[in-house]
Amino acid sequence: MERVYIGLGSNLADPAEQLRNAVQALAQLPDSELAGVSAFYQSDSLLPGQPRYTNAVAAIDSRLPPLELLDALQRIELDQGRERHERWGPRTLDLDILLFGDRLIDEPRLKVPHYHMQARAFVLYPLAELAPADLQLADGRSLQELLAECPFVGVERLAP
Ligand code: PH2
Ligand code: MG
Ligand code: MG
Repeated sequence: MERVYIGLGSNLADPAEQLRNAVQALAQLPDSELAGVSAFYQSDSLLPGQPRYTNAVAAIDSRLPPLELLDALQRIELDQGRERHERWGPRTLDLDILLFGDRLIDEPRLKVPHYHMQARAFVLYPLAELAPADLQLADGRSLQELLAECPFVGVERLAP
C-alpha cells in the first residue's frame, strides 16, 4: 500500500456537497482505503472572475498503479458533472493527485508532486491536517518549511 494525498476542489453547483460526494466515491475506490479527510477551506479562485473555491485534501492507502488511480479519479470527476472547456475553467469537481508515496512521476498525463502545490495555501494547510509534520516533498523540502513560506491569507477554514 502507498499513501496517496488527493486535492479536492469545486467552485460550481454547491461545492461543499460536491466534496462530500467525492469523499464517498473515494471511499469506494478499488484496492484502496480512505485514511482521512481534512476540513474544508474556502478561497478566491486563482483566476479572477470565477466563483470562490471550496478545497480539501484526502488521504488514501492504495495498491492501484498511479495511472489507474488517475483514471478512477477522472471517472469520479465525470460522474459529478465535470466538463472540460478551457484550462482552469470553473468546475464541479477537481481531483488532483498531490503526492503518491515518495514517487516522482513525469508522464504526459500525470506529474507528481502536483505542480505549484508547494505554494498554495488551499493545498498545504489541509494537507498539514493529515500528513506527518516531517513529510518531505520530492525536492527534499519538508511540509513545515513550505507552510512557513506560505501565509494563511485569503483562505477560510470552514467549520466541519
Ligand atoms: N484550482 C484551479 C484554479 N484556481 N483556486 C482555488 N482557490 N482553488 C483551486 O482548487 C483552484 C483555484 C485549477 O485547478
Ligand atoms: Mg487543480
Ligand atoms: Mg485537476
